[in-house]
Amino acid sequence: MRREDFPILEQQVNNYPLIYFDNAATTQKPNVVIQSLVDYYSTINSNIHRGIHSLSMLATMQFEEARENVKEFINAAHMYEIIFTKGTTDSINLVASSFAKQFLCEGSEVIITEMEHHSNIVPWQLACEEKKAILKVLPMDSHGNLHVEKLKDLITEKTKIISVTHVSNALGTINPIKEIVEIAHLYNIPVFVDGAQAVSHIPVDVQYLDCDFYAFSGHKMYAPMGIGVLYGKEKWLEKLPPYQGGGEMIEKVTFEKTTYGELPFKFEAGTPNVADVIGLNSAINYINEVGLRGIYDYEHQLLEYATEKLSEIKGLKLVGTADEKSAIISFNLNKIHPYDAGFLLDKYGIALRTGHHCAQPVMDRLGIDGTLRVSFALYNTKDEIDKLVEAILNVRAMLL
Ligand code: 7TS
Repeated sequence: MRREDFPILEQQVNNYPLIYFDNAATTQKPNVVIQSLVDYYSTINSNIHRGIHSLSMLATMQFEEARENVKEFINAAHMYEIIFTKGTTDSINLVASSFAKQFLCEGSEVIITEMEHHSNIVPWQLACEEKKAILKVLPMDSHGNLHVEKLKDLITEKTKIISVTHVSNALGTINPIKEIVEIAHLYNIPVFVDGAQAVSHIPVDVQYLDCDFYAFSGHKMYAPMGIGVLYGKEKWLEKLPPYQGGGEMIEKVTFEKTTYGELPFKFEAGTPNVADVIGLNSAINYINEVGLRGIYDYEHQLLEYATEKLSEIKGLKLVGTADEKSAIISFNLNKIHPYDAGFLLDKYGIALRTGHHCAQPVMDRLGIDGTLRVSFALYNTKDEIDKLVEAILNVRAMLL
């Protein structure tokens, strides 16, 4: 699908055509996104919001157009519920820190799940440590399905927030966010969703999901690195104190007292990453043009094809066989260490991920050190999967 749009894929790595299967770590960038950065820096680069000159106004307009586009992309109710951050990690830290200041106290409880990326564990741990709150964990089964039926048992009157990943980066599980939100809202508990692995693979509608916060990174959706999004419902964002202080986020500053700007500026201190916001806008236009439903269907075909082909390899064990899966396949090959296999696969020009994928508790739960992980994007092909299978057979023969 649209392979020709991605210049990086034309190259050879180690004398083989590059096969890029590390899309859960970061996706490649299409020409339109690269060009939008060149255009920005060549024609309108300037600081935004406070300028009266033409370039500043043009940059401000494009920046705010991007916000509108993000709003449409995830179907948020209001533009001011979209906050630009550095990425998912930054978005989670923002909410964990501000939420803790306002709502956590000694004995409060925060619920996360057993399949979170470290980014959705550590900020909550820090918040809990500071406030002497308790972090509770919703378990999963050995296939990678969350035990959602146990959520009600974990919730108490002290539970303040639930934070859960939409799609597991280590296992590919798509979690039933709507169901989790429905349960949480029975008790008036807000739900934060880590959407890092979801937004460029499945259509996301935050109003349909009814989640209270939703975070994602541009670089995992064909946009530049260093830009991300935090969506928050107005009623929650209004209640949270600012995360960082500085320019842009104020209404009036005196030495005695500062009043803060309106949403979303309250949470956007300092000069924002204008160029990459414009790059993100361009990536969203690109995804819309290709069509997310079509991307989902295509990647799902790749997932099914690869799952079938990899399962045929003797000694290959799939890790993560949940009922609902996105385009991520983790596996181990006999007793071969993932690093050794990954190192050799790179010699065939195949880029995939090895290790714990920043989800060590998942590995602990499954009693393994790590996995090899293949993750798809819209430009991958069945032919690349065939080449992967062939290379795995060669690697296995070398190492066993
Ligand atoms: N949440 C999930 C579910 C992720 O997969 C990642 C990154 C993050 C949060 C953090 O995103 P960042 O953009 O702020 O770094 N996941 C991966 C991965 O699977 N391999 O490399 C990075």
